[in-house]
Amino acid sequence: MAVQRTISIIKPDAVAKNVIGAIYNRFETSGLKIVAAKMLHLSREQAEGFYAEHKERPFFKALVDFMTSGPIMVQVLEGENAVLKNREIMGATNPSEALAGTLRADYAVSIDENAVHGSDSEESAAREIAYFFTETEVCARTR
Ligand code: RTP
Ligand code: MG
Repeated sequence: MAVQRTISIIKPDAVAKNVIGAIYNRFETSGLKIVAAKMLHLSREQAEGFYAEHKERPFFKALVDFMTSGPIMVQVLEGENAVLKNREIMGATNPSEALAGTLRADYAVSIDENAVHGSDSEESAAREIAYFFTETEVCARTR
C-alpha cells in the first residue's frame, strides 16, 4: 500500500473538551505523520462548501450549525494507507456503534457531535486538502 495523505478535522466538541493533544497522540502512535495543521472557526459558507455532498440531507443544517459552533483543528495526515487508517482510528459515525478504543468511542457523545472527521476516499482527501491548504502549506517530512 502506498503512502497517502488524508484530511482530519477535530470538530468543535472535541476542541472544547481540550483533547487536541490526546487525539494527535493517537495519530502519531498509529504511525501517521502530521504534515500540515491549522485552527479555524468556519463561516457558514465554508462549512456548507465543505459538506456540499450532504446539502440535501435532513441533518445538513444541524451539521453546519455544529461545525460553525466553535473552532476546529484541521490537519493533513500522511502515512501508509492513511485514508483507511484514519477512518479506523476514528471509529463509526455513530459513537454508539464505534469500537472500543476508537476516537469516537472515547470522545464523541452523539452522531451529531462526533468529535472528528476523516476523508472517506483518496478522491475526497485530495479535494478536502485543497479546500483548506495551499500546496506550500503541506510540508515534506523527509527526516
Ligand atoms: P465525517 O464526514 O464528519 O467524517 O463523518 P462520516 O464520514 O462518518 O459521516 P457522513 O455520512 O459523511 O456524515 C457527515 C456528518 O453528518 C452527520 N450525520 N448525521 N443524523 C444522521 O443520520 C447523520 N448522518 C450523518 C454526522 O455528524 C457525520 O459525521
Ligand atoms: Mg463523511
